[in-house]
Amino acid sequence: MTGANSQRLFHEAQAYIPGGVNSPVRAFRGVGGNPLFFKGSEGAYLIDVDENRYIDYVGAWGPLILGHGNKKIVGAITEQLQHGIGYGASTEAEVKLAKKICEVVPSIEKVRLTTSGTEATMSAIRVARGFTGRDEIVKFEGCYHGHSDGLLVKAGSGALTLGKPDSLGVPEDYTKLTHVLPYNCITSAEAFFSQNGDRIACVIIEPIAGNMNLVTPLPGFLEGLRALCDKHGVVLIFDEVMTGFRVALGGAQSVYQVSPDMTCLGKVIGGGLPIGAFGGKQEIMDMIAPLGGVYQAGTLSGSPLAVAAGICMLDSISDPKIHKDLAETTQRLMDGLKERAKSNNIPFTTNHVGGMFGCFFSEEETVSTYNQVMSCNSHSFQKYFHFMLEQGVYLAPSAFEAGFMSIAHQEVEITATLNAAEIAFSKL
Ligand code: HOZ
Repeated sequence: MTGANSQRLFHEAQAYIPGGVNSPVRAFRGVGGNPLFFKGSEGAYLIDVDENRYIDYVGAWGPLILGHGNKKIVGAITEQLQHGIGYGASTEAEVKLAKKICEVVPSIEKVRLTTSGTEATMSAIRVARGFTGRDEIVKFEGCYHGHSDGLLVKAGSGALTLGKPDSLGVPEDYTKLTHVLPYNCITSAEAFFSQNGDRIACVIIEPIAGNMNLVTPLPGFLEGLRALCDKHGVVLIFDEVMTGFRVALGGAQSVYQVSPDMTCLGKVIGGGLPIGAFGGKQEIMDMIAPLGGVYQAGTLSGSPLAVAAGICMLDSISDPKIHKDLAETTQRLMDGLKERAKSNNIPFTTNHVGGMFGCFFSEEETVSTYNQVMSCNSHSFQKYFHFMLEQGVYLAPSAFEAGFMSIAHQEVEITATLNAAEIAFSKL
Protein backbone atom coordinates (compact mmCIF):
# COMPACT_ATOMS: atom_id res chain seq x y z
CA MET A 1 0.00 0.00 0.00
CA THR A 2 1.51 3.29 -1.09
CA GLY A 3 2.02 5.65 1.89
CA ALA A 4 0.41 9.08 2.20
CA ASN A 5 3.57 10.99 1.26
CA SER A 6 4.17 8.90 -1.86
CA GLN A 7 0.51 9.37 -2.81
CA ARG A 8 0.78 13.13 -2.37
CA LEU A 9 4.00 13.35 -4.40
CA PHE A 10 2.61 11.16 -7.18
CA HIS A 11 -0.47 13.38 -7.38
CA GLU A 12 1.73 16.49 -7.63
CA ALA A 13 4.21 14.85 -10.02
CA GLN A 14 1.46 14.11 -12.53
CA ALA A 15 0.83 17.83 -12.92
CA TYR A 16 4.40 18.48 -14.05
CA ILE A 17 5.90 15.23 -15.32
CA PRO A 18 4.19 13.06 -17.97
CA GLY A 19 2.57 10.19 -16.08
CA GLY A 20 4.32 11.47 -12.94
CA VAL A 21 7.52 9.56 -13.74
CA ASN A 22 10.77 10.07 -15.60
CA SER A 23 10.84 6.54 -16.99
CA PRO A 24 7.68 4.51 -17.69
CA VAL A 25 8.48 1.30 -15.75
CA ARG A 26 8.50 3.34 -12.53
CA ALA A 27 4.80 4.16 -12.93
CA PHE A 28 3.68 0.75 -11.55
CA ARG A 29 1.45 0.24 -14.61
CA GLY A 30 2.78 -3.32 -14.80
CA VAL A 31 1.59 -4.14 -11.27
CA GLY A 32 -1.23 -1.71 -10.58
CA GLY A 33 -1.37 0.89 -7.81
CA ASN A 34 0.77 3.98 -7.49
CA PRO A 35 4.56 4.26 -7.41
CA LEU A 36 6.59 4.77 -4.29
CA PHE A 37 8.79 7.83 -3.92
CA PHE A 38 12.14 7.25 -2.26
CA LYS A 39 14.27 9.54 -0.17
CA GLY A 40 17.17 7.37 0.92
CA SER A 41 18.99 4.10 0.78
CA GLU A 42 21.49 2.09 2.77
CA GLY A 43 23.18 -1.21 1.95
CA ALA A 44 20.47 -3.61 0.78
CA TYR A 45 17.65 -1.22 1.69
CA LEU A 46 15.60 1.56 0.13
CA ILE A 47 13.70 4.03 2.32
CA ASP A 48 10.56 5.70 1.01
CA VAL A 49 9.16 9.13 1.84
CA ASP A 50 6.82 7.51 4.38
CA GLU A 51 9.81 6.04 6.29
CA ASN A 52 9.15 2.47 5.10
CA ARG A 53 12.26 0.33 4.58
CA TYR A 54 12.43 -2.23 1.78
CA ILE A 55 14.94 -4.92 0.89
CA ASP A 56 15.81 -3.77 -2.62
CA TYR A 57 16.20 -6.18 -5.54
CA VAL A 58 16.19 -3.47 -8.21
CA GLY A 59 19.55 -1.95 -7.25
CA ALA A 60 19.05 1.07 -9.51
CA TRP A 61 18.50 -1.47 -12.32
CA GLY A 62 21.78 -3.22 -11.86
CA PRO A 63 24.80 -1.09 -11.04
CA LEU A 64 24.70 -1.31 -7.25
CA ILE A 65 26.71 -4.52 -6.92
CA LEU A 66 28.16 -3.18 -3.65
CA GLY A 67 24.75 -2.09 -2.34
CA HIS A 68 23.46 1.42 -1.71
CA GLY A 69 25.72 4.15 -0.35
CA ASN A 70 28.89 2.07 -0.46
CA LYS A 71 31.48 4.12 1.42
CA LYS A 72 34.27 3.61 -1.11
CA ILE A 73 32.12 4.76 -4.03
CA VAL A 74 30.75 7.72 -2.10
CA GLY A 75 34.34 8.57 -1.07
CA ALA A 76 35.57 8.47 -4.68
CA ILE A 77 32.77 10.78 -5.84
CA THR A 78 33.33 13.15 -2.90
CA GLU A 79 37.06 13.27 -3.59
CA GLN A 80 36.47 14.14 -7.27
CA LEU A 81 33.95 16.83 -6.25
CA GLN A 82 36.78 18.71 -4.51
CA HIS A 83 38.52 19.01 -7.89
CA GLY A 84 35.58 19.77 -10.13
CA ILE A 85 32.23 18.49 -11.34
CA GLY A 86 33.02 18.46 -15.03
CA TYR A 87 35.46 20.01 -17.46
CA GLY A 88 34.12 19.10 -20.90
CA ALA A 89 37.68 18.07 -21.67
CA SER A 90 40.00 15.11 -21.31
CA THR A 91 41.11 13.72 -17.95
CA GLU A 92 43.68 11.22 -16.71
CA ALA A 93 40.93 9.30 -14.95
CA GLU A 94 39.05 8.51 -18.18
CA VAL A 95 42.23 7.00 -19.60
CA LYS A 96 42.52 4.85 -16.48
CA LEU A 97 38.91 3.70 -16.76
CA ALA A 98 39.24 2.96 -20.49
CA LYS A 99 42.41 0.95 -19.84
CA LYS A 100 40.72 -0.98 -17.06
CA ILE A 101 37.71 -1.81 -19.28
CA CYS A 102 39.99 -3.04 -22.07
CA GLU A 103 41.92 -5.21 -19.61
CA VAL A 104 38.85 -6.81 -18.07
CA VAL A 105 36.93 -7.31 -21.34
CA PRO A 106 39.52 -8.57 -23.85
CA SER A 107 37.20 -8.25 -26.88
CA ILE A 108 37.33 -4.48 -26.31
CA GLU A 109 40.50 -3.03 -27.80
CA LYS A 110 39.28 0.56 -27.73
CA VAL A 111 36.36 2.10 -25.89
CA ARG A 112 34.47 5.37 -25.94
CA LEU A 113 32.47 6.68 -22.98
CA THR A 114 28.94 8.05 -23.36
CA THR A 115 26.36 9.27 -20.85
CA SER A 116 23.84 6.45 -21.05
CA GLY A 117 23.32 2.94 -22.37
CA THR A 118 20.91 4.29 -24.99
CA GLU A 119 23.68 6.45 -26.43
CA ALA A 120 26.09 3.53 -26.32
CA THR A 121 23.89 1.18 -28.38
CA MET A 122 22.79 3.91 -30.78
CA SER A 123 26.44 4.89 -31.39
CA ALA A 124 27.67 1.31 -31.71
CA ILE A 125 25.10 0.69 -34.46
CA ARG A 126 26.14 3.85 -36.29
CA VAL A 127 29.76 2.73 -36.17
CA ALA A 128 28.84 -0.76 -37.39
CA ARG A 129 26.93 0.78 -40.30
CA GLY A 130 29.86 3.06 -41.11
CA PHE A 131 32.28 0.15 -40.92
CA THR A 132 30.30 -2.24 -43.12
CA GLY A 133 28.69 0.34 -45.44
CA ARG A 134 25.36 -1.45 -44.88
CA ASP A 135 22.13 -0.05 -43.42
CA GLU A 136 20.05 -2.97 -42.15
CA ILE A 137 20.36 -4.37 -38.64
CA VAL A 138 19.07 -7.35 -36.65
CA LYS A 139 17.74 -7.35 -33.11
CA PHE A 140 15.79 -9.92 -31.09
CA GLU A 141 12.24 -9.98 -29.81
CA GLY A 142 12.00 -8.83 -26.19
CA CYS A 143 15.52 -7.40 -26.12
CA TYR A 144 15.74 -3.76 -25.15
CA HIS A 145 18.66 -1.58 -26.14
CA GLY A 146 17.49 1.82 -24.95
CA HIS A 147 15.00 4.06 -26.66
CA SER A 148 16.61 5.22 -29.90
CA ASP A 149 14.25 5.14 -32.89
CA GLY A 150 15.45 2.11 -34.82
CA LEU A 151 15.59 -0.05 -31.70
CA LEU A 152 12.05 0.50 -30.43
CA VAL A 153 10.80 -2.45 -32.42
CA LYS A 154 9.41 -5.39 -30.45
CA ALA A 155 11.39 -4.00 -27.53
CA GLY A 156 11.44 -5.31 -23.98
CA SER A 157 11.47 -3.45 -20.64
CA GLY A 158 8.99 -0.54 -20.29
CA ALA A 159 7.74 -1.10 -23.83
CA LEU A 160 6.65 -4.62 -22.88
CA THR A 161 5.35 -3.50 -19.49
CA LEU A 162 2.95 -1.14 -21.23
CA GLY A 163 2.10 -3.83 -23.77
CA LYS A 164 3.41 -1.63 -26.61
CA PRO A 165 6.67 -3.07 -27.88
CA ASP A 166 6.71 -0.46 -30.65
CA SER A 167 6.50 3.31 -30.25
CA LEU A 168 4.55 6.11 -31.89
CA GLY A 169 6.79 8.78 -33.34
CA VAL A 170 9.20 6.34 -34.93
CA PRO A 171 9.08 6.73 -38.73
CA GLU A 172 8.35 3.47 -40.50
CA ASP A 173 11.28 4.13 -42.81
CA TYR A 174 13.64 3.77 -39.81
CA THR A 175 12.15 0.56 -38.51
CA LYS A 176 12.14 -0.97 -42.00
CA LEU A 177 15.88 -1.22 -41.54
CA THR A 178 15.50 -3.22 -38.30
CA HIS A 179 14.80 -6.95 -38.60
CA VAL A 180 13.51 -8.71 -35.52
CA LEU A 181 14.25 -12.38 -34.93
CA PRO A 182 13.16 -14.71 -32.11
CA TYR A 183 15.62 -14.95 -29.21
CA ASN A 184 17.17 -18.37 -28.68
CA CYS A 185 16.17 -19.73 -32.09
CA ILE A 186 19.33 -20.25 -34.12
CA THR A 187 17.50 -22.01 -36.96
CA SER A 188 15.43 -18.93 -37.72
CA ALA A 189 18.60 -16.78 -37.61
CA GLU A 190 20.27 -19.20 -40.05
CA ALA A 191 17.28 -19.07 -42.40
CA PHE A 192 17.21 -15.28 -42.24
CA PHE A 193 20.93 -14.91 -42.86
CA SER A 194 20.92 -17.29 -45.79
CA GLN A 195 18.59 -14.84 -47.59
CA ASN A 196 19.66 -11.47 -46.18
CA GLY A 197 23.04 -11.86 -44.48
CA ASP A 198 25.03 -9.78 -46.96
CA ARG A 199 22.79 -6.73 -46.41
CA ILE A 200 23.13 -6.69 -42.61
CA ALA A 201 25.47 -4.25 -40.84
CA CYS A 202 25.16 -5.67 -37.34
CA VAL A 203 23.39 -8.02 -34.99
CA ILE A 204 22.70 -6.46 -31.61
CA ILE A 205 21.71 -8.71 -28.74
CA GLU A 206 21.58 -8.86 -24.98
CA PRO A 207 23.65 -12.04 -24.52
CA ILE A 208 21.53 -12.64 -21.44
CA ALA A 209 18.15 -11.02 -22.09
CA GLY A 210 17.37 -8.90 -19.04
CA ASN A 211 14.49 -6.82 -20.33
CA MET A 212 11.95 -9.62 -20.79
CA ASN A 213 12.50 -10.77 -17.22
CA LEU A 214 15.74 -12.83 -17.41
CA VAL A 215 16.27 -15.31 -20.21
CA THR A 216 19.61 -17.04 -20.64
CA PRO A 217 21.00 -18.10 -24.05
CA LEU A 218 20.49 -21.74 -24.97
CA PRO A 219 23.70 -23.70 -25.64
CA GLY A 220 24.86 -22.94 -29.18
CA PHE A 221 22.73 -19.81 -29.69
CA LEU A 222 25.42 -17.16 -29.18
CA GLU A 223 28.03 -19.40 -30.83
CA GLY A 224 25.70 -19.79 -33.81
CA LEU A 225 25.23 -16.03 -34.12
CA ARG A 226 29.00 -15.56 -33.96
CA ALA A 227 29.45 -18.01 -36.84
CA LEU A 228 26.71 -16.36 -38.93
CA CYS A 229 28.23 -12.91 -38.41
CA ASP A 230 31.67 -14.19 -39.40
CA LYS A 231 30.29 -15.84 -42.52
CA HIS A 232 28.41 -12.74 -43.70
CA GLY A 233 30.81 -10.00 -42.56
CA VAL A 234 28.33 -8.71 -39.97
CA VAL A 235 29.38 -6.89 -36.78
CA LEU A 236 28.22 -8.76 -33.68
CA ILE A 237 27.31 -6.35 -30.88
CA PHE A 238 26.70 -7.57 -27.34
CA ASP A 239 24.62 -5.17 -25.27
CA GLU A 240 26.11 -5.81 -21.84
CA VAL A 241 24.76 -2.62 -20.28
CA MET A 242 23.20 -4.76 -17.55
CA THR A 243 25.32 -7.90 -17.62
CA GLY A 244 28.74 -6.26 -17.97
CA PHE A 245 30.83 -6.65 -14.80
CA ARG A 246 27.73 -8.03 -13.09
CA VAL A 247 27.09 -11.64 -14.10
CA ALA A 248 30.87 -12.06 -13.97
CA LEU A 249 33.72 -9.57 -13.98
CA GLY A 250 34.20 -10.15 -17.73
CA GLY A 251 30.43 -10.02 -18.38
CA ALA A 252 28.25 -12.54 -20.20
CA GLN A 253 30.86 -12.93 -22.96
CA SER A 254 33.25 -14.40 -20.39
CA VAL A 255 30.54 -16.72 -19.03
CA TYR A 256 29.60 -18.13 -22.46
CA GLN A 257 33.04 -17.70 -24.03
CA VAL A 258 31.72 -15.96 -27.14
CA SER A 259 33.62 -12.90 -28.26
CA PRO A 260 31.61 -10.09 -29.92
CA ASP A 261 33.07 -7.48 -32.28
CA MET A 262 31.61 -4.66 -30.20
CA THR A 263 30.25 -4.39 -26.65
CA CYS A 264 27.97 -1.81 -25.07
CA LEU A 265 28.34 -1.08 -21.38
CA GLY A 266 26.75 1.16 -18.78
CA LYS A 267 25.60 1.44 -15.19
CA VAL A 268 28.30 -0.54 -13.37
CA ILE A 269 31.15 1.46 -14.94
CA GLY A 270 29.72 4.60 -13.33
CA GLY A 271 29.12 3.02 -9.94
CA GLY A 272 25.47 4.08 -10.36
CA LEU A 273 26.12 7.54 -11.86
CA PRO A 274 24.98 8.21 -15.45
CA ILE A 275 27.43 6.68 -17.91
CA GLY A 276 27.62 4.32 -20.85
CA ALA A 277 30.35 3.01 -23.11
CA PHE A 278 30.84 1.16 -26.34
CA GLY A 279 33.98 -0.51 -27.51
CA GLY A 280 35.40 -3.29 -29.60
CA LYS A 281 37.92 -4.14 -32.24
CA GLN A 282 40.37 -1.38 -33.02
CA GLU A 283 39.68 -1.41 -36.77
CA ILE A 284 35.98 -0.80 -36.07
CA MET A 285 36.47 1.77 -33.31
CA ASP A 286 38.94 3.75 -35.41
CA MET A 287 36.04 4.58 -37.75
CA ILE A 288 34.93 7.14 -35.14
CA ALA A 289 35.65 10.88 -35.41
CA PRO A 290 38.19 12.43 -35.15
CA LEU A 291 40.01 9.41 -36.65
CA GLY A 292 37.26 8.27 -39.01
CA GLY A 293 34.08 9.46 -40.62
CA VAL A 294 31.51 8.24 -38.07
CA TYR A 295 30.42 11.16 -35.90
CA GLN A 296 29.76 10.54 -32.21
CA ALA A 297 30.05 13.05 -29.38
CA GLY A 298 28.80 14.19 -25.95
CA THR A 299 29.42 17.17 -23.68
CA LEU A 300 28.98 15.02 -20.58
CA SER A 301 30.78 11.94 -21.95
CA GLY A 302 33.40 10.78 -19.49
CA SER A 303 31.92 12.84 -16.65
CA PRO A 304 34.69 13.00 -14.02
CA LEU A 305 32.24 12.11 -11.24
CA ALA A 306 30.93 9.02 -13.04
CA VAL A 307 34.44 8.02 -14.08
CA ALA A 308 35.75 8.34 -10.50
CA ALA A 309 32.86 6.18 -9.24
CA GLY A 310 33.42 3.69 -12.05
CA ILE A 311 37.13 3.24 -11.40
CA CYS A 312 36.41 2.69 -7.73
CA MET A 313 33.65 0.20 -8.60
CA LEU A 314 35.81 -1.82 -10.99
CA ASP A 315 38.66 -1.88 -8.47
CA SER A 316 36.27 -2.96 -5.71
CA ILE A 317 34.73 -5.83 -7.68
CA SER A 318 37.96 -7.20 -9.12
CA ASP A 319 38.25 -9.64 -6.18
CA PRO A 320 36.73 -12.92 -7.54
CA LYS A 321 35.10 -13.46 -4.15
CA ILE A 322 32.59 -10.70 -4.94
CA HIS A 323 31.05 -12.50 -7.93
CA LYS A 324 31.28 -15.86 -6.18
CA ASP A 325 29.35 -14.47 -3.20
CA LEU A 326 26.78 -12.77 -5.45
CA ALA A 327 26.20 -16.01 -7.34
CA GLU A 328 25.87 -18.06 -4.14
CA THR A 329 23.46 -15.63 -2.51
CA THR A 330 21.37 -15.51 -5.68
CA GLN A 331 21.33 -19.30 -5.91
CA ARG A 332 20.20 -19.51 -2.27
CA LEU A 333 17.39 -17.07 -2.89
CA MET A 334 16.23 -18.79 -6.09
CA ASP A 335 16.30 -22.26 -4.49
CA GLY A 336 14.39 -20.96 -1.49
CA LEU A 337 11.75 -19.26 -3.64
CA LYS A 338 11.21 -22.39 -5.76
CA GLU A 339 10.87 -24.57 -2.64
CA ARG A 340 8.31 -22.25 -1.11
CA ALA A 341 6.34 -21.94 -4.34
CA LYS A 342 6.29 -25.72 -4.69
CA SER A 343 5.08 -26.31 -1.14
CA ASN A 344 2.24 -23.87 -1.85
CA ASN A 345 1.43 -25.50 -5.23
CA ILE A 346 2.30 -22.37 -7.20
CA PRO A 347 3.64 -22.95 -10.72
CA PHE A 348 6.88 -21.02 -10.54
CA THR A 349 10.40 -21.18 -11.93
CA THR A 350 13.51 -19.03 -12.03
CA ASN A 351 16.55 -18.22 -14.19
CA HIS A 352 19.73 -16.74 -12.82
CA VAL A 353 23.33 -15.99 -13.74
CA GLY A 354 25.73 -14.57 -11.16
CA GLY A 355 23.93 -11.78 -9.32
CA MET A 356 21.09 -11.37 -11.82
CA PHE A 357 17.84 -13.31 -11.71
CA GLY A 358 14.34 -13.72 -13.11
CA CYS A 359 11.21 -15.24 -11.54
CA PHE A 360 8.36 -16.65 -13.62
CA PHE A 361 4.85 -17.68 -12.68
CA SER A 362 4.90 -20.44 -15.24
CA GLU A 363 3.93 -24.10 -15.56
CA GLU A 364 7.11 -24.63 -17.61
CA GLU A 365 10.18 -26.07 -15.96
CA THR A 366 12.44 -23.64 -17.83
CA VAL A 367 11.68 -20.38 -19.59
CA SER A 368 13.91 -19.62 -22.56
CA THR A 369 11.78 -17.88 -25.18
CA TYR A 370 9.87 -14.63 -25.55
CA ASN A 371 6.62 -16.54 -26.07
CA GLN A 372 7.14 -18.46 -22.83
CA VAL A 373 7.75 -15.19 -20.99
CA MET A 374 4.58 -13.72 -22.49
CA SER A 375 2.57 -16.78 -21.40
CA CYS A 376 3.46 -16.39 -17.70
CA ASN A 377 0.66 -15.64 -15.27
CA SER A 378 0.81 -11.85 -15.00
CA HIS A 379 -2.06 -11.74 -12.53
CA SER A 380 -0.12 -13.92 -10.04
CA PHE A 381 2.96 -11.73 -10.50
CA GLN A 382 0.99 -8.56 -9.75
CA LYS A 383 -0.47 -10.02 -6.56
CA TYR A 384 2.91 -11.44 -5.52
CA PHE A 385 4.58 -8.05 -6.12
CA HIS A 386 2.15 -6.27 -3.78
CA PHE A 387 2.25 -8.99 -1.09
CA MET A 388 6.05 -8.73 -1.10
CA LEU A 389 5.94 -4.93 -1.02
CA GLU A 390 3.61 -5.00 1.99
CA GLN A 391 6.22 -7.09 3.77
CA GLY A 392 9.11 -4.79 2.93
CA VAL A 393 10.54 -6.37 -0.22
CA TYR A 394 10.91 -4.14 -3.28
CA LEU A 395 10.93 -6.00 -6.59
CA ALA A 396 10.96 -4.46 -10.06
CA PRO A 397 7.39 -3.26 -10.70
CA SER A 398 7.09 -5.29 -13.89
CA ALA A 399 7.11 -8.98 -14.82
CA PHE A 400 9.53 -8.11 -17.63
CA GLU A 401 12.47 -6.84 -15.61
CA ALA A 402 15.37 -8.77 -14.12
CA GLY A 403 16.20 -8.77 -10.40
CA PHE A 404 19.58 -7.76 -8.99
CA MET A 405 21.52 -8.96 -5.95
CA SER A 406 24.19 -6.98 -4.12
CA ILE A 407 26.88 -8.00 -1.68
CA ALA A 408 24.98 -6.02 0.97
CA HIS A 409 22.26 -8.69 0.81
CA GLN A 410 23.26 -10.97 3.66
CA GLU A 411 21.69 -13.97 5.38
CA VAL A 412 19.26 -11.78 7.29
CA GLU A 413 17.88 -10.19 4.11
CA ILE A 414 17.61 -13.50 2.27
CA THR A 415 15.80 -15.12 5.21
CA ALA A 416 13.43 -12.14 5.49
CA THR A 417 12.74 -12.28 1.74
CA LEU A 418 12.02 -16.01 1.84
CA ASN A 419 9.73 -15.58 4.85
CA ALA A 420 7.88 -12.85 2.95
CA ALA A 421 7.65 -15.11 -0.12
CA GLU A 422 6.21 -17.96 1.96
CA ILE A 423 3.36 -15.68 3.01
CA ALA A 424 2.94 -14.20 -0.48
CA PHE A 425 2.75 -17.63 -2.16
CA SER A 426 0.29 -18.86 0.47
CA LYS A 427 -2.05 -15.95 -0.35
CA LEU A 428 -2.00 -16.42 -4.13
N1 HOZ B 1 14.89 -2.24 -18.11
C1 HOZ B 1 15.37 -0.90 -17.85
C2 HOZ B 1 16.83 -0.97 -17.63
N2 HOZ B 1 17.51 -1.68 -18.63
C3 HOZ B 1 14.60 -0.32 -16.71
C4 HOZ B 1 14.96 1.08 -16.39
C5 HOZ B 1 14.02 2.09 -16.94
O1 HOZ B 1 13.58 1.97 -18.08
O2 HOZ B 1 13.75 3.02 -16.20
